[in-house]
Amino acid sequence: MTNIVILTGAGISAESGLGTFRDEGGLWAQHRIEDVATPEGFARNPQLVHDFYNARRAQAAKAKPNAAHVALAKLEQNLDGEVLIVTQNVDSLHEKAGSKNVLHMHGALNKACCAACDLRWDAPMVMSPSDPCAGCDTPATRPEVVWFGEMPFHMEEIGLALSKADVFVSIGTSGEVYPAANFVAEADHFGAHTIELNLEPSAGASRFSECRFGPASSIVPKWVE
Ligand code: BJW
Repeated sequence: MTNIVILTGAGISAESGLGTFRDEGGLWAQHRIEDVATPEGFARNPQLVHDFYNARRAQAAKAKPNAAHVALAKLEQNLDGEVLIVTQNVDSLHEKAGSKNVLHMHGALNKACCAACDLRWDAPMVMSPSDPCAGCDTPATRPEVVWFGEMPFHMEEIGLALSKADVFVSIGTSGEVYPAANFVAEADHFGAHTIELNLEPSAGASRFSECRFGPASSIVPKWVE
């Protein structure tokens, strides 16, 4: 029985046509983080933030999983052991590929929540600042995603999984955003073999026991074999 924890980031979905954040021409070259990915930005201009997420929701709805997502789903089906995918991505490409054991630590584009009462529901394709909450009627609905300064989801469950992992694999993430960037250190502390699969060395590459570089659609299926 092998326990594998896999952290994924925007790079795994790049070849499905979804832009990354920090690569050249990525989302943060086109939008100011302070405006679209902080609670303060949302309070200042909720329409701008909804426009940003409405556009990404429409794009993600059309995207198809690539060979990397498919390889991870097959790994979960065939492994004598457990595979947990902890994704920082808000798209649903792991689920579309067939993965079942997936935690969205930075939320999901297809979920909405109320900033006033915390009710959650399936997001419509287009959200607007005037949408009233179905529970408390306050027009404070927002995408259920994690912005800077907010606590990522499922942290307890992730911590427990990292403490039991035999292997920790990080795929397509720059290692610049915490707490995800620290998972390699946590897994290593508990004795896991740690592997980075990325287009190029990430900010934390030296912390891994093993690194393989190249596009996810080719290096992930090769690693799974
Ligand atoms: C390919 C490829 C191909 C390309 N194949 N690879 C100082 C020190 C430490 C922490 C902090 C600090 N100051 C502030 C903080 C905290 C802050 C933080 O980390 N800031 C840093 C910028 C320094 N973090 C937070 O605020 C977090 N909350 C928090 O810390 O709460 C307190 C807490 C305390 C204790 C325990 C736990 C918590 C919240 C972070 C929220 C991040 N939110 C976003 C937006 C989510 C919604 C949305 O999608 O819009 O999450 S920002 C954005 O970055 C998004 C991503 O999930 C995240 C990571 O990006 P990712 O996935 O790594 O993408 P890129 O673009 O950076 O990298 C892509 C990689 O793929 C590159 O390496 C490419 O080479 C590669 N690639 N094509 C393979 N084809």
